[in-house]
Amino acid sequence: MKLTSRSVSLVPIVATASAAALGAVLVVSAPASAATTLGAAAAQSGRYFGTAVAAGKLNDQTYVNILNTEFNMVTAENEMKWDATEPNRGQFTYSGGDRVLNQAVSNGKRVRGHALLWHQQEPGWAQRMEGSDLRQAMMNHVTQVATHYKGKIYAWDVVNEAFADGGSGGRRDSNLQRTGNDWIEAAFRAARAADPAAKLCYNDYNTDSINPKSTGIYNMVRDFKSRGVPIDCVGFQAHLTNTAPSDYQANLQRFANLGVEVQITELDISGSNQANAYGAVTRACMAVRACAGITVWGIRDTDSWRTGQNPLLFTGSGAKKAAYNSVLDALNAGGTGPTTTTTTTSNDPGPGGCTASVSLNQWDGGFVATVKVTAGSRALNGWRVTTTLSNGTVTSSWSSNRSGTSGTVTFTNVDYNGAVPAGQSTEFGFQGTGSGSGLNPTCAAT
Ligand code: G2I
Repeated sequence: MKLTSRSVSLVPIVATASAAALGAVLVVSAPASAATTLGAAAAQSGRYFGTAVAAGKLNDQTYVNILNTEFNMVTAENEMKWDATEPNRGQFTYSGGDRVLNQAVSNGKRVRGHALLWHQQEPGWAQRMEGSDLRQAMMNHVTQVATHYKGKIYAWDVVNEAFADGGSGGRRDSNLQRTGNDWIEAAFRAARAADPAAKLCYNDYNTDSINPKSTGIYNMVRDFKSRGVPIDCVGFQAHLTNTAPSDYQANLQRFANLGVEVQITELDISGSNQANAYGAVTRACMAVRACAGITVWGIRDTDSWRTGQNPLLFTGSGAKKAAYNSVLDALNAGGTGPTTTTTTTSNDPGPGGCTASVSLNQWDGGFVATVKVTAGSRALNGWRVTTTLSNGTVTSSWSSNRSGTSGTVTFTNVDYNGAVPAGQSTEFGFQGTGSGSGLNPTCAAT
């Protein structure tokens, strides 16, 4: 973010290059030394670094020392789930959740709420319900729990793991889903009404690359955004083995381009390449401006739900692992993110016309372009944007129909974003390999 908060090694290089380019002498004040804890390192770029906490471990001194030193965000591992908070219908118990929350808050940490509705860890009484009776109980649960924690939660996982694995890209079957496809948006609306200050997230796993499941969620978020359903963030659990997918960053970025925050919510990585993979995930978050922070799913290897896999940052005795150092270095390397440039070109800007501007997010070997189409002084019924892609190839696009992958690439509106009121805008995007530079978009009304 600021020169003074970047790692020591980067600053002289930047200063030398700029001085040479300007032909002038620049005096750069000595940078602050790199942060020495995960939370402080993440905070340099306005991000958080969190962990899942189990209430039952809060009298383990080693555990609490690491928690208090290293982390500035906390998620209750189980204590705010439905079975824990409403063991009998209409009878709420918050002792475990409050314990985790109070320990965090009294040590200056923020709290992610997890999770209001999930098909697992439903209390027995809810497991036996269906239909409108269940729907009523679900919404009451959301309202009651979000109201109890009102004003104290940074972000809620409102709905957890509602999409199916595999290639369908559709919803997972559950008694929650069988109450009607609109259960997710109903839950988000109820949560917003109960606690307007909390960010509201959808959270899931196996969403770490661009795949049918993540695309199904992507389409839901895009639909929610277009209809004003209150969703602020998407959680990527990131239970990984040995590596981060090569399109990890691109996948986060495409969600960010929908206008939601992205959060890595339950990170743990097993395998011999663990340290590298932790570094890659952290760098991906740092390179996506809308990536608000990272939470690991437990502190020491012995605290992990993945028994025997040692997927966390500290050993069972509380020593820092190589993976810890990779994460800390990546956080300290700075959070300025990729180069983002915005260029505006217009075509036919008079009545009935439109302008297009592109915001380009570039990283090594790839880019995401977000194109804004703005109507002139008359409303649009449809639009066409023409770009020149001489430095790259489109691999995917969204919120538009596309013709071509390189050279002249043309995008037209889809059914839900062709109508743009006078002076208003709509956005679409595409992603590709190469630099994406020089797109020079022009817009025409159709
Ligand atoms: O399954 C891993 C995570 C996947 N995403 C959602 C998370 O909420 C989930 O966390 C895990 C907890 O880490 C486990 O601790 O969720 C499990 C439940 O599905 C938790 O396990 C449960 C055990 O199944 C119970 O037998 C036990 O009573 O933990 C409970 C409390 O220790």
